[in-house]
Amino acid sequence: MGFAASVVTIFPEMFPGPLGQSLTGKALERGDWSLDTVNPRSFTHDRHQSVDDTPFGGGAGMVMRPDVIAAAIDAAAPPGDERPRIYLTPRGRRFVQADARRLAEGPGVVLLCGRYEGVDQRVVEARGLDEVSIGDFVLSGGELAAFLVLDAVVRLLPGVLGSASSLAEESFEDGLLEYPHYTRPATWEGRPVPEILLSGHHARIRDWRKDQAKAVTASRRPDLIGAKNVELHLEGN
Ligand code: 6GU
Repeated sequence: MGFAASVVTIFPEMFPGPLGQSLTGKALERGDWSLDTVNPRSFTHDRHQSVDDTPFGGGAGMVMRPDVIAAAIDAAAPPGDERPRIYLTPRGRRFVQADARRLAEGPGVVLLCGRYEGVDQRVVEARGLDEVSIGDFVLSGGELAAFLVLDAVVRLLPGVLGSASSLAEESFEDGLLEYPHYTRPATWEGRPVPEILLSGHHARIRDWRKDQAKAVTASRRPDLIGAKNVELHLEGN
């Protein structure tokens, strides 16, 4: 009864891949979430099992056929399935932390991984697919984007991340990049840890970290300063 992820992909053997390891892998074993794949190839009718064809109007590359993709989506998500359906494509709107939060609060997700030049636009409309991109670059297919989206969501599921980190995250959800981290040894290759961190002055340490977070955000991501996405706290692993 956990979060149910279904991935429509012509490369089902790629899954769970990295999601079978570490935090997400343990959560998968515990049943906090489930993962199944549907291969459009199984819904082809011709001898060559073609999932793609040449684009109407001409141009480079191939396009995934709407009949084959619709059959695969309908098998993954039968009518009445309430899960959001996402088509992973560089044409989509950007996936952000708020999307991960929203998905983590729901019953699951159906992810369609595009290949070739993409999917016939009619199936996007007919099956109500939400077009989502993970960034301004082009991948050879949606599978790696699916890993990324699922990882971002699964770590937010109840009980997946330790409660300590979840609480820490909430208290820092301030739209800033994370402050820098340090551990032992106190001096390494002649580099001392910032003195303040050894002082034991918790209030001053908190202020220093906040200043560091503001400075790194202003320098690397000025677009985040004053942005409305207070959901974001870009904390590292
Ligand atoms: Cl979701 N898919 C592909 N193929 N390329 C991408 C992407 C997705 N997001 C950024 N680049």
